[in-house]
Formats: sequence, C-alpha cells, structure tokens
Amino acid sequence: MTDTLAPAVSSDAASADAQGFPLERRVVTAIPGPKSVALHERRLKVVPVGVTATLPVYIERAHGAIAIDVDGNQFIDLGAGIGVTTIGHTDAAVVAAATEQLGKLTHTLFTITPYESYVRVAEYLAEHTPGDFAKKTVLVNSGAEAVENGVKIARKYTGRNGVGVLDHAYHGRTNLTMAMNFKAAPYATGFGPLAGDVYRAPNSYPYHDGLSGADAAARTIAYLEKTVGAADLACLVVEPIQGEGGFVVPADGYLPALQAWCTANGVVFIADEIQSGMARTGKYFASEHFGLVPDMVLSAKGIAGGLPLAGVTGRAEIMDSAQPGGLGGTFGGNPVAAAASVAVFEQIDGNNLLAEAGRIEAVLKPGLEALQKKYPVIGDVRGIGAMLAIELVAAGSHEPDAAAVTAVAAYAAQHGVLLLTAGTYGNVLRFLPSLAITNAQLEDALGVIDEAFASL
Ligand code: PLZ
Repeated sequence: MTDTLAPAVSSDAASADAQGFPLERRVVTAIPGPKSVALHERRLKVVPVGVTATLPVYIERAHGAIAIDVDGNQFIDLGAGIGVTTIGHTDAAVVAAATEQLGKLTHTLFTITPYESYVRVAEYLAEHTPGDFAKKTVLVNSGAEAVENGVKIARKYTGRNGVGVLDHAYHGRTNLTMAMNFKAAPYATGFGPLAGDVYRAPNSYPYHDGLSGADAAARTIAYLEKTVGAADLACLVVEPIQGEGGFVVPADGYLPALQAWCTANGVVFIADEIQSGMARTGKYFASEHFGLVPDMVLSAKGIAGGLPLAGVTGRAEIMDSAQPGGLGGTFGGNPVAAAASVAVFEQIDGNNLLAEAGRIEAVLKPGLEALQKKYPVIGDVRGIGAMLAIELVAAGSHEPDAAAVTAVAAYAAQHGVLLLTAGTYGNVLRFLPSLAITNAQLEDALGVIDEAFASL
C-alpha cells in the first residue's frame, strides 16, 4: 500500500459491506503491482507458457464482485472467473456449507459408497432444467468432462457416432472437445490427432449473417444432412448463447428449429449451458429464453460457487442407456463441491437471485448502448441478463477490431476493472459479472469503460 507508482483512483460508492469487506474499486499501485510482479517471476520458472495469464495480477481474496490483489488493489470483477462465481465471490452460505462439509467428509467416491449431497444436486438439476419428465444426472469435475460424458451417453443411446457442433462453438480442452471447438488456435494447435466424427455446421449470428432464425436453421440442417446425415448423427451440441464465441445470441426460432429436426431424426439435442446456465441470464438455463427443452443439459462453472463440479442431466431413458459401471470418475461429485452446489441452489431459490440478472441487464445494457452511440467502434451490443457483450469493429464496417478490445481491457485493468474478452476474432468484450454486483459498482465500471473508449 505504500507503493506510489500510480496515483490512487477510487470510486465514490459506499466503501464497505456489512461485514466490512470493501465494495469499491481502488488502485493503489501500478498494475500489476510489485508483489504481483515478483510472483509472476516465480511463476514463469515453474508454470509452462501454455498456461497464460490474461492479467498477471495475483488475487488474494474476493467477495461479491470485488477482487483484491496481493498489492491491495481492489478490482470490480466483471468476469467472475468466466462466469463461475455467479452468486458472488465467497458467498457466505456457500463458504459455510463447504466449510462444514470439509470437517465432516471430503471423499468416499460416490460409486463406492455414496452420500446425500450428490443426490440433492441431481434432484435440483432435475427440477431446474427445462422439461417436465424424468431426468437423471451424472456429476463430474469440469465442463469438458461433462461434454465428453454427454457425447458418450448420446452415442450409447443412439448407437450412432457422429457429433454435430456449430461454428464459433467452444466446448473444452480434452481430446474430443478440442475437436468440437471452432477455433484451433490456441486450443488444439499441434495437439492432434484429434477425435474424429465431429461435424461442424454454420450457426446463427444475426449481426454478421442477417439471416432469420428459420433461414439460418435451414442452412445448418442442410449442412449437417450433407456432411454426415441424420442417420449417423448421435447428437447435436449447441450453446444456447455461445460463450467463448462472443455471446452470440441466435435469431428467433433458430434453436427450436434445430431441436425439432433433432427430435424428428432421433438425434440427441444437447444444450451446453456451461457458460449460459445457472441463473446467468435470469432463467436457470438460457434454453428457457428460446423455448427449448433439450434432451440433455450440461452445467458446470456457476454450479458450485467456485468449487469444481459439473453435471450431465438428461432424459432418464437416455441417461440409463449407459451400462452399470459405465459412468464415474474418482472425484466426480466430490462431497465438498456438492455441498457448495446445494448452497448455490438454495441461495438462488431462497433469495430470488434470478431477478438479479434482470437488474444487471437494466443498468448495463442501456449503459453499453449509450456508449455505442458515442463510439462507432462498438458495432453490436447483445446478450441477455448478466451475459452481455459488445463487438468492436472498424467504424462503418463489420471488420473485427481486436486491437481496440485489447486496449479497452488493458485500460480497464489499469483503472481497477476486470473485463474479459471473447470472440473467434478476439474482438468482443464480454460482461458476466456476478449477480452480487451492485448498481453503483456497475455504474462505476461503465464510467471507466467510457474513459477507456475515449482514450482509444
Ligand atoms: N463449454 C460453453 O464456456 C469453458 C474456458 C476457459 P471447463 N469456457 C471457459 C479456458 O481458457 O480453459 C466451457 C464453456 C462451454 C465447455 C467449457 C469447458 O469447461 O470447465 O473449462 O472444462
């Protein structure tokens, strides 16, 4: 705190919450500060370059929407660790549940000797995923592992091999999911051979293709019919709102048309809700905004308040097609992660946190639209709830401007706002704050982003 490399900048908002945790943005050193710089030097010696750091600022603690680094800088966190701490960093109920569970039981392996919290999470997922039919859930450790298991089960159920995915999709870093991603670099470059039988089709991207949902769906379906054929397709995996691809919201009617085609052709329709789910968009799952009732829903990220947990939830008859002993893993549905997850569901249900996404949208979206009027580099403002994005383009065109994204994110970081990028061409800024962010914090962050655009 004694370091004065940069002038202190801080917001005027109320300075602390009821527990005394700071609520405000506050920059007290250069970014990164000297302690972060020292830590980063240590890191570079022992952590491979493949594991990058978007912002080499070392975080020590966080609560709600504020993260504090080792140098005492306080950031307004608009990324929530890519949509993981959706109900807020260190939510008191999640901390209490996980802490209590740590002292009681940390592991048995659910497929050896089970425990209740796994079952409770499965019950919550059956209740809160779309569709009024019997559902079952297998819990695993990561989003990619959920995608792997979803595909595995769909293949067993259908007796088919093909996996359909969409342009601009992101599904993970394992061998199969690398093959399912749209972008090869950096996720798959040099890491092959990749899994086969993955078929990619054009998506709906209204800002760029200008197509109606019906026309975009007809294009996707024609493509899948030609490149693989429904008879060989086990599943179609879609993100209802694409995450890494840049919060691409498909045109009205697009996703329902894909689902109808899947249903008519015996193709398992899988919604990858790993980034869009768990209350991020004001519904439990973004599928609900589009009237979708997926055969299978994949969840991860926000499901356990920061602890590693993911789920594959599907129609009981599909899930039960995997033979006894066919699904599992040592840590899947770990008792501490599952206890944290139960607390997340209790918090969302008990405190009507779904409404918070609408509150955030009501502040953030008009704020971003006002910036779009001021700065022609902002080509598109889109998203739902607490999953909003702006796409930056060369003024008067739709040509991606990734350099502007980098500059705005860097300016924001220097001024105490953690802002994430996205998009196949790196030209999207995405906003996925925790539902705990206050309006004052949002307004303050918007002010910084306004200055960032002005500085371009
Ligand atoms: N499906 C829709 O968003 C993870 C990737 C972070 P894991 N996205 C963030 C990084 O750089 O690795 C993601 C997603 C969607 C699947 C995944 C994969 O989830 O928990 O990262 O494996």
